[in-house]
Amino acid sequence: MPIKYELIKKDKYSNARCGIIHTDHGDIPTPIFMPVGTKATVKTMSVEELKEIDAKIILGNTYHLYLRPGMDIMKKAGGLHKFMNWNGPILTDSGGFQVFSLSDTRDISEKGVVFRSHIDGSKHLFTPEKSIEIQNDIHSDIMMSFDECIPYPADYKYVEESIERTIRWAKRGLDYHKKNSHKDQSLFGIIQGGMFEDLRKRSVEETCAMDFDGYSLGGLSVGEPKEEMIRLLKYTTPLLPEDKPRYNMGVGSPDYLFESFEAGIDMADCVLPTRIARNGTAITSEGRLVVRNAKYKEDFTPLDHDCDCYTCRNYSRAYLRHLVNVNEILGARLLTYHNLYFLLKLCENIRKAIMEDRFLEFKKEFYKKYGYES
Ligand code: PRF
Ligand code: ZN
Repeated sequence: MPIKYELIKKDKYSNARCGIIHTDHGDIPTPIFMPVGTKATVKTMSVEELKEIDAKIILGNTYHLYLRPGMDIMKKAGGLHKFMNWNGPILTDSGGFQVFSLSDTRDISEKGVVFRSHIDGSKHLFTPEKSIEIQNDIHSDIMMSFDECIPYPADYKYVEESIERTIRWAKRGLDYHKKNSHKDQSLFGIIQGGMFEDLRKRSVEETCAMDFDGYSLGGLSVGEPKEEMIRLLKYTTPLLPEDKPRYNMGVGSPDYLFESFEAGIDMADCVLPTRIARNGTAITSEGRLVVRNAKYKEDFTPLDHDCDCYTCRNYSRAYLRHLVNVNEILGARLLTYHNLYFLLKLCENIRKAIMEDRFLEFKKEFYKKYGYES
């Protein structure tokens, strides 16, 4: 069966809300952060560890998986769940972002995008239909429409033409989906519109007129100031239908998660926690902690005194600093484990706060301790 969104509770004092996304691979409580597993692995984390930290859903990427291992292997494996031994829900991005941010050359036309692989320079064509076909072979639970993520900054005329094309692409992808997808797959439409409210509105109206299973906000957190992101988020999210899940693509720092959820977003993902872990940075309740820093040389206390994750229960800052300094793999693993645990726990606490109408209080408390200005 496709996903089903159940709205559980709306916060009294903000647009934040709690819900459950029911999928054939399990229920996802929302708001939720989704760890990114671009190349069929959440970097450094085994599936057992993902279960241990209670990850509810992970991401895969059409662009990367199509290039390697390729769809022949993916089909023979029986899809991504079987290939990587993860039996929880999987969401896939359409390639409509990676093609623009990673591939060497690109050539956009009405038909789709021609690009060269960032790996070997080989030439490929992604169309809205092709993107769904690949996501069908990956057999993800939640698929994304093929879109153009508009770079920042972009002028009005360009954005207008781009969103009109993305809307036509959304329709083509949806038609292909209805005829070809597995019965348990769902498809989200993606809202674009750059930094222009009227274009965001048009994108919402036309995309929501089509029967998608959920709606994503694309083209945010692409280099614009944080206030701009918040302005468009607060403007756009309330325009979306209440009975479908909403996803802000590519945000994952605690403040961006809070702002997104406050505006009524249900899902978010980002490589940030896993990426900064690999260069030795932890996200803690008192802000970012750069483990490499000399001041932790003889600090035998845990990374985060308030965290009860495996890393914090067993290892000290001094030991983690040593591992990072001598480039030991375990350092990256332990920091990744903590960072993901931290964000998942944060989401759990946010859900609790929403259930008790104290989202804004919880946010204020968190910001104060973390060192954010609110
Ligand atoms: N489109 C798609 N994936 C994305 C984005 C987008 O606009 C973003 C932008 N924040 C991240 N990932 N398809
Ligand atoms: Zn921890």
